[in-house]
Parts: sequence; structure tokens; C-alpha cells
Amino acid sequence: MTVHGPRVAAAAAPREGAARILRYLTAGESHGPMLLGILEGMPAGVPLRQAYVDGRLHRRQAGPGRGGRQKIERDTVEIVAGVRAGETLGSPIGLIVRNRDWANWQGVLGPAPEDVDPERAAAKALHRPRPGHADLAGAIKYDRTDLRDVLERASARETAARVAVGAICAELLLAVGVRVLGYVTALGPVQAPPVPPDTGLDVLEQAVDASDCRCWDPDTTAAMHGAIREATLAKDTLGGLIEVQAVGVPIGLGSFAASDRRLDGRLAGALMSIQAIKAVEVGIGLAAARLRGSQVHDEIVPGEPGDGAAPSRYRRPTNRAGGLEAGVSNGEPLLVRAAMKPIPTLLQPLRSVDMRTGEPIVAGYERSDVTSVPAASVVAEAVVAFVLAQALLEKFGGDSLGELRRNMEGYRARVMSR
Ligand code: EPS
Repeated sequence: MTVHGPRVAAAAAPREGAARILRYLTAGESHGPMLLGILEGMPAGVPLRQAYVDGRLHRRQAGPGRGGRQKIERDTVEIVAGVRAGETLGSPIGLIVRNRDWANWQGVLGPAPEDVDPERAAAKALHRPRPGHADLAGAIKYDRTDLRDVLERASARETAARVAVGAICAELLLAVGVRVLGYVTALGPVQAPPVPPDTGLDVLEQAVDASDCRCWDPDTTAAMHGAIREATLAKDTLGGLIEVQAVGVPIGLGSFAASDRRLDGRLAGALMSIQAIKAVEVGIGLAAARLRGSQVHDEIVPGEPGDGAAPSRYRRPTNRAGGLEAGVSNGEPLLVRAAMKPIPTLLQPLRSVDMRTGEPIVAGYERSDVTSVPAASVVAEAVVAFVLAQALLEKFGGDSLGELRRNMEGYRARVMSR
């Protein structure tokens, strides 16, 4: 019994992540046959449109500054489990995004020894790690001699599967009146003016969709094109800034009660998990550090909430907190920002070392993109949609969309009485 007791306690203790009501996994190499996604925990009865998911995948592929790969791929989702006649079943949702480029990589990659032609594999092998990429640490960590074994999975190609997963989560959010939009606010040195106050999400989405850089302001989009042209000529790469807004977010998602329930931490973690993201801000973010409390905090006044805010009996004249206070959604539009570093694969490579010989040499070059900030804004939207769907299901539960809606209506009635 003395051995048994602690064992039972350990098994019962919730591990971080294990208790989550909605979860996903992706698999797939950049140049392998396909990317796979499994999303588990979606309630039944959520309308799911393939065209909606494909629309997000197409947005992710667009944008100037992308390399030759996007001319090969035509990303589209194949939903292979968990959905019937356009409605989720409550079972795990399985999805596939095929890599058309796989046709060019047979003989180099493949699970069985006979799949790989040693001469072709040697011709595509890499030994000069790119500074800023996963190459060096990945090769040491996993004890691989060919850096291809690392970069195939570290590649941001994986984000195609995450966008498909996020789009399915966005379908759930749309069904309960929550909308999410990601867009670009800076690309390299070019910064867009702030989105004009009180721009509705519909208007903003139209403006963002009209820009291949996914920036609301046409003049800034033109300047971004110029910056990408210059970086291309200089054989260099560009990073940028992304913003994600969500409207209709109910009061009370996330919690201050335990550190791993805080929604700000979970959103920041999800955004930081996107390839090449180096910083995240919530609301006015870093700027708050230089201001006084009276200039930062959003006053509370009686009255109807503003556009995009959840119903309640309180209005916030400002939203510097970005819709989150103490790790809990406060009903105001959610506003988060992420900074993407420039892509590490450079046509004019930085110094590196040949890992076979230990001799100094320049880093290897693989076909890549000059920038993928517009694509990253679509990925950021997807991961925010996932975290919000997860937090929503934690708060309201429900095995079907109808049950979730009833739970939300009951809560809303209580919110309006407070
Ligand atoms: C990437 C390198 C490029 C990108 C790729 C991400 O691919 P390739 O090595 O095949 O030229 O285009 O992004 C995608 C394939 C994608 O769909 O976003 C990298 O190294 O991360």
C-alpha cells in the first residue's frame, strides 16, 4: 500500500496540457508526401466548410517575397475523419495537406531504406548550419549528420497543417459569434499607420484581403513591395510585425487562479511557437513599461460596451489591455502582436562551420523565401483561434454545438445581471 498510494496520486495529478479539453498534433516533413493534423475535442454539430479552410490555406500561400516553392504547391485540405456531410461528429478530426513538391524528392526522403537512393540523398545532404536556423542545435540534439534530417521538420511548411487546424477552430468560434483576424503592421523597415480607431473587423478584413502583404493600408503595401525588392537585390531577408484581433470574446475565458490557466500566457506561448517569432505583446505591450498607471489602465464606466466587445453592463473607453486583465478575457476585443525575425536562409550566407571537418566556411543555401511575414499573419490568426476555442470549451463545455450555445446563453443572462 505504501508504494501504491503515491503512484495513484501521481497518476491523478493533472499534468500541464493533459487536462486540456481541445488539443492538436501535426506531423510531416517539408518535402515528404504530406502534412497531417489531428484535432481532438471539437464538439459535434459544428458546421465545417472545406472552402473556408482552403481559403485560409490560400491566404497563407500568398504574398510577395515567397520563393519557388509556392509556385509548386496548391494547398488544399482533405478532411479524412471526424466530419460527416459538413458537420463535425465529436470524434477526432483528421486532415491532410499534400506536398506537391514530394514528386521531386522521392529517392531523397522516404521511410524505408529502399526508398532512399544513397547518391541522390548525398547530393541533397547539408553540413553547413545556417545561423538562426534549427540546423546546428538540431543536429547535435538528435545526433544527425545530414542537416536535412533537422530542417525538414523545422521548416515553416508545417504551418500549413496548423492553419487548417486553426481554420476548423475558427468555424467553432464563428458559430458562437467570435471572429479572429491576423494582419501585417510592419515589414522590415516599413511600418503601417495604426488601424484607424473604430474600424470594424469586416472593413479591416476587406482592406487586409485586398493587400497581398496583408496590410490594411494600400500606401504601406506599396512601400512594403519596395522593401522586399531591395532585400531581394541585396540577397537578404526581412522580418516584420503581425497583429491579431478577436471580437465577440466573452468575459471570463482563462483564469488568474493558476498560472497555466492564464490566457495571456497561453496566447503568448502559442504565438511564440510559430517558426521565427521572437517577441509577443498584449495590448499596448512594451509601451506600458514607460507610461504611468493612469495612462495605461482602461477605466470602467456604466453603459453599453463598444463595437466588438461582449455584452455586459460596463463600457471601457480605452482598450490598452488588449482585452486581457490578469490572464482573463474582459470582453473587450483581444489584441495581440508578434514580431518575426528575418528568415535565416541567406543568398549571401553568414559565417558557419562545416560540421564534417570543423573548418570555417559560409552557411549552406537552400531555396527559400525573402520574407513570409504575410503568411505568418495567417498562421498567427490560426493559433489564436485554437487557443480561444480551447479556452471557450473549458469555460462552457458541451459535447455538441447546441449544448455549448445553451451554456453560453445561461452565462450571458448572468453577465447581464451583474
Ligand atoms: C522554408 C523554406 C521554403 C519555404 C517553406 C519554408 O521551402 P523550400 O525549402 O521547399 O523552398 O517556401 O515554406 C513552405 C514550403 C510553405 O508552404 O510555407 C523553410 O525553410 O522554413
